[in-house]
Amino acid sequence: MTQASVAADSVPTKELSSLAVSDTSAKHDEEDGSDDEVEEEAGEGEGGAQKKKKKKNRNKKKKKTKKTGPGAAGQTSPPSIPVSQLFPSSSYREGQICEYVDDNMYRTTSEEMRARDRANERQLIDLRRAAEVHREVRQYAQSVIKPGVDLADVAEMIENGTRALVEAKGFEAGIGFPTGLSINHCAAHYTPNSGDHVIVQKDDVLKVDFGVHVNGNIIDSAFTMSWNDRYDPLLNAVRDATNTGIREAGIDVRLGDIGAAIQEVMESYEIELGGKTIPIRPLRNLCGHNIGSYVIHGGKSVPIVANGDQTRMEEGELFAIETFGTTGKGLVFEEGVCSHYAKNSAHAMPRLPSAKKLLSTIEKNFGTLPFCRRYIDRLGESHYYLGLKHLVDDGIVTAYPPLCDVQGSYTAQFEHTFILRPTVKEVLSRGDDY
Ligand code: HZT
Ligand code: MN
Ligand code: MN
Repeated sequence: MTQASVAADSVPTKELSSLAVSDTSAKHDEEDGSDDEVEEEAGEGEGGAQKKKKKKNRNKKKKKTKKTGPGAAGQTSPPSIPVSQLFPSSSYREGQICEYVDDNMYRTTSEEMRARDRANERQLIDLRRAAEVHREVRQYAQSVIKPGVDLADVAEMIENGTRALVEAKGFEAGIGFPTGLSINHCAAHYTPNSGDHVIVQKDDVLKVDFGVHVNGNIIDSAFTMSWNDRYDPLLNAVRDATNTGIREAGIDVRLGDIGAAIQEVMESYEIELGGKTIPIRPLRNLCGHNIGSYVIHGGKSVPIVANGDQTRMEEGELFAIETFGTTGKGLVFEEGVCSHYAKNSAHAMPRLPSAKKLLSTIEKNFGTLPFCRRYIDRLGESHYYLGLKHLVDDGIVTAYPPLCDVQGSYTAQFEHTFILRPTVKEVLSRGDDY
């Protein structure tokens, strides 16, 4: 990581609030959901010029409601209002709709496919609700994350925002997996453990990767932030590569062909750093994946290089396409202290009492969803590390350590979750930001 420094004071809420910006969703061009507007709503009954503006805004909002729902317009800063209150009667916004092409063109209008589509309506509503939470939480995150913030505070903000907006409750809704906050040469799976305080620096490249689930339907989406425009070619390469992968994806498409398309686009970029021109490479041992019910990786991997994989995508599958670009070697290895873990679905029973107790805590609180050490700490558990190590050594729990390229390199990531509906491909996590 960049720099482990003493705890910075958390950024004052007042300052953060003033930075919150407009609505999120790309294709749903609504008005800004600014703080002013929220306050205006609350200030009903007051007179004067204020009132005039309020009335105008309210009418505008109402009008939009018909088409796409009230949207994030009524959200507070920091986010606190459940999206179920902003979108009554499960009227959540659709993601980006992509019609199938070539041999699958017929699907969009096929009556048979429409019937199959309707059979999965409940899942789609849950996924759209989770995606709305993701967009609203990340919009706030993008406004507060900047040089000087402590990653521990960022993680807490994203996770508390997610819990509030999704109305976290047992296994019905909550955090999908730990908030990844990986910096520079680290590409994935870093989140602060308790007591870790890493301050974001102005020349850092930060990946923000977080998940939201409703009834086990997980939205997995990530973006990269930087505050020095010298990294723009890196971020542009990876955003372009991810969108290429999403565009290429479809029912019956070979995973290896998606990897080839991603690689070609990624490698068409280069970046100048320290007076040297450096090729941008995909991190070839990282990949996207399908997502199962309460299972973040469902067994299929979406490569980000041409690896010849002939496995095909299938109707109904949910996928996270994530691509990573680097100025380094193009390979990640495990580095540093582990924070991320997940219980395996089939496993033995430990005999060591400390491992047994921890396993029961994991089963009760996370099931097969990934968790991090901070999530165990907040349950009031302590002195659990030996038990955790035992579970990992026994193959009951998998450890996911930080994944990093060589020191001094910079890595970027963009990720979206989409579903291959019988009729159309829906990019659930698409927003107006990425
Ligand atoms: C593992 C542990 C987590 C899945 C991808 C990923 C973040 O690299 C097959 C393909 C959260 C997620 C995961 F806590 N991983 N997406 N977002 N990380 S993965 C993987 O382990 S397994 C990719
Ligand atoms: Mn992710
Ligand atoms: Mn993923």
